[in-house]
Amino acid sequence: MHRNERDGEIFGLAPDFGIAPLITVDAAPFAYSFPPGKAALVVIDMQRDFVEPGGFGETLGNDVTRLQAIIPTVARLIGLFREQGWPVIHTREGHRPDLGDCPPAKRGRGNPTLRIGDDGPMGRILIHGEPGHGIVDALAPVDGEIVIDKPGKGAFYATSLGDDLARLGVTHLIVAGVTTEVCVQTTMREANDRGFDCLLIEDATESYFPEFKASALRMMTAQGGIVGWSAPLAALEAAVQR
Ligand code: TIU
Repeated sequence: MHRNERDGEIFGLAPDFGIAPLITVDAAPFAYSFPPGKAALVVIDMQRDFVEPGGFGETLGNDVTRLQAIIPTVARLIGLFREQGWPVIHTREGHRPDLGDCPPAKRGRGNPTLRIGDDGPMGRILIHGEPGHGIVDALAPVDGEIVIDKPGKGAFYATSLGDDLARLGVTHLIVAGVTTEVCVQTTMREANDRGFDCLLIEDATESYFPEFKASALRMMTAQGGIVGWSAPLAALEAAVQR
């Protein structure tokens, strides 16, 4: 299923099943190529609970303003996929109101001011349907886009994402969202083990800890891209418009 420039294939299938040239992005640790009809964007957890005050991220003791700064870049990236007619998939971390899908170990972890399921200023923390659980308005999904509700850090665990990507014929994932070293990295590792080639957009992901973002990018792209590739959005835009 998984062939690209490196093993000799230079063309991919376009959405209309015609032949389209691979798109090649200037990326780390080396060029990232994808067949335009087989790539999907996965935007991880751009929810109020992580990027606005009073949500899950802040209850863990974090300064959430760092994460808000990437919203315009993520919006540009989503816009690029919508213009091209390529799939956009959004994820949301959260739990059922009865917490039946929240392991006690997750709820009990650390010493947060409010635990998962507690009442906060944006409703119950990290619970489906509460205001805090929603994706920020600027990045709201539109009709036809898949929204994956995930109880874990990785987007494949206990979700339909793997089946959805198989149905769409997707082999390559462009990844964005928060936080780089937690849900983004976990999802990229899950995707890597499932055979997807992943490109993380560096300025469309963020961490509460700048040093963790830098380390996560380095550890994923080291060793010849052991987990995947990374590039700034401008490099992807240049490649798509070339
Ligand atoms: N705490 C933290 O950095 N992240 C999370 O709990 N979830 C996500 O990364 N989405």
